[in-house]
Amino acid sequence: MSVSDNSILLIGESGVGKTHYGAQLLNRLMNGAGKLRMDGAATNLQPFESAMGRLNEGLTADHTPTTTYVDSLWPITDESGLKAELVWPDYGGEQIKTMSTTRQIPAVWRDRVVVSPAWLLLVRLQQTRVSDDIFSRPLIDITGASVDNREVQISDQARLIELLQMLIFMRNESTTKPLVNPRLGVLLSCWDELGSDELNQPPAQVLERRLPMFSSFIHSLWAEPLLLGLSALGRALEPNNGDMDYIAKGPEHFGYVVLPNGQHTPDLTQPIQSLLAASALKLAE
Ligand SMILES: Nc1nc2c(ncn2[C@@H]2O[C@H](COP(=O)(O)OP(=O)(O)OP(=O)(O)O)[C@@H](O)[C@H]2O)c(=O)[nH]1
Ligand SMILES: [Mg+2]
Repeated sequence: MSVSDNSILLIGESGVGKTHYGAQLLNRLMNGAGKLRMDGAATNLQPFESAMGRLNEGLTADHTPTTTYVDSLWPITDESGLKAELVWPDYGGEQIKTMSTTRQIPAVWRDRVVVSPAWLLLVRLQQTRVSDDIFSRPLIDITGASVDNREVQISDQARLIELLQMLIFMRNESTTKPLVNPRLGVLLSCWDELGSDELNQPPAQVLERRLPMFSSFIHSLWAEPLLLGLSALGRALEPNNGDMDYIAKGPEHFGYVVLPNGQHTPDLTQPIQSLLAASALKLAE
């Protein structure tokens, strides 16, 4: 089995939590308490090791430079002893936003899009807004606003839809039937930032309320999109003021995934395990 068979294309704009999730995931894989664990020597760990160092001090890690792209190779094994090599990237999220605004996909990204059997899209709801329309503001406010010299920007959910459409187009996938390949996982990141009424709700329900157009888009295209919540850190950290709990207990005791039924699990490897299993990737010996 080639390495690319087990690669997960991690897609996320800047600031959605890719690097912090990578660091926490790596920590969990090394600890071996979850469904997946590390099985051998991982390579290219540098971006995640420096983030893990910061988390050990209870601090946030830095923003990844825009032009960075590093593929880390993680040999993993699951509870039943089957093995796989996971390709986990870290990159500056502006690369994703540039693709959707310029409608151009660099050749290297095209290759990644075409070979990956599973896409994992990170969406941070606190970073997305739904534009006003007649359902959220009185019509008079909207029609009365001057349209002269107004810069028109597409909404965040429209941009996410455009991005997925561009990626599907790259792969030449037919959308007349529900998509099975590539498998899509959507992780609603920084889940701890949601309001207390939403914290224990099923992620699909929260997505439908917060980004209704995006939610119906993915449900209409994919046969079975995987929708989970993620709080890689469990709470907000600061860049300069170390969190005492983190220092005392260690970052491996923080962070959780929100399952489709709204339950929380500390196993941060769960989304990867579900995606790999559902992609029908038989983990090679
Ligand atoms: N509250 C909370 N904040 C988080 C969580 N995960 C990440 N963050 C914060 O979100 C910010 C962005 O996280 P990063 O992991 O750097 O995001 P990124 O996607 O790698 O961003 P780029 O490197 O710019 O592409 C940081 O300030 C983190 O502290 C989380 O689970 N909860
Ligand atoms: Mg980053």
